[in-house]
Amino acid sequence: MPHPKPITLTYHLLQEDQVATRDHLEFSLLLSQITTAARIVAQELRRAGLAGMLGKTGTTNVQQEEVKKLDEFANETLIGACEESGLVFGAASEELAGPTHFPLHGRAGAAYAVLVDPLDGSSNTDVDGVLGSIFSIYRRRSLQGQGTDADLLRRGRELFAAGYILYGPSTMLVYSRGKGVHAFTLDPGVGQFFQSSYQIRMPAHGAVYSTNEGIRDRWESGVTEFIERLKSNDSPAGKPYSTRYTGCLTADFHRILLEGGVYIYPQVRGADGKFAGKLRLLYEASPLSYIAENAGGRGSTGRENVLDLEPASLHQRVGFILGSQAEVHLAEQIMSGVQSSGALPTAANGPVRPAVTAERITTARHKRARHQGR
Ligand code: AHM
Ligand code: MG
Repeated sequence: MPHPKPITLTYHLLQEDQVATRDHLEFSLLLSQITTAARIVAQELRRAGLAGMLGKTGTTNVQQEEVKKLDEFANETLIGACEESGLVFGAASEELAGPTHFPLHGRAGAAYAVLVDPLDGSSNTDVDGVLGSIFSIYRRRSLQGQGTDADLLRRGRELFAAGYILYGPSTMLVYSRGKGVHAFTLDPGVGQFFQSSYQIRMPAHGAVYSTNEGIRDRWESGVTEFIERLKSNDSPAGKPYSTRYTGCLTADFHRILLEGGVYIYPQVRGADGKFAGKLRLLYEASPLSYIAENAGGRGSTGRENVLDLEPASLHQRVGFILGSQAEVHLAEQIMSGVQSSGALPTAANGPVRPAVTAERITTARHKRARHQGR
């Protein structure tokens, strides 16, 4: 059988919009800049141990986290690529205290804001673990001048596009521009991304959960009950879930995007007794919720859809649940007290989405049939 012709990212983008609108051409150029940066970061990660690029810089970032040399490198590379495009008027990053405006390089009509988590999972840098870069692209609201900070503080619903690069055994790009989610794999020999999945659909439920269970004593209310439910036969999969946790949200989400399941980093009680999330709304929660929703999944705080949250500040953190419809819905029900960990969903203890119940029943039936040899 003849080998199917490999589809490059460039060819994919050319095919996506039959009519070359300005939006489309600008997006293609910007994505090309981001993927060039990603190739440079991937290359640096591969040789970091040899090039003295492991370890910390000795400084802390705005979140009071120690900055790794690779955090700094990835940040400068990604932000630099956005600036060079001439299409971006301003950027914000998990690694930078405030917004960056590009008054000299951005053209008068530079229409986009880019927000990045340049190196997600950076505790993995020194142990040769998996890492990611997450990006969000917004069209500016202000029509005149250099663009304002308000152009960066945006709800996920307003996203123009979002994506991530996963630096694993292979380097992958996953993006959405609101018309499905597509994945590409870097061929390091050729230096090009080739399409590996088109229009990814996240399964309605999965069989894994990703969470840092070591801190469960400090979780906000309802989360322990939710996880216990996933470990029981009364889970959405009809059997106990397995744990998969890499310390890199991008990697855990990638598994869930392809195979279903749920990632949860809830609000955690701090030393002052107050509850706060760890993950950043603008750099992590919003873009990944956007990708999840475009693939049929969802992101939630346990109370609200993440994409509807109005950000109050650039580095705002949120409790975060991300994944398949069935698990996110169940988490919301348990966390809001509609369901307890022991109770089955019934009309009496709250509304049940048919999809969730149907999934559970179907799985249970299949299991029984398998047992009975049918
Ligand atoms: P980072 O962007 O500074 O690396 O922080 C985000 C990361 C997520 O990728 C990961 O899921 C989580 O923080 C791990 O946190 P913990 O070590 O508390 O489990
Ligand atoms: Mg991160």
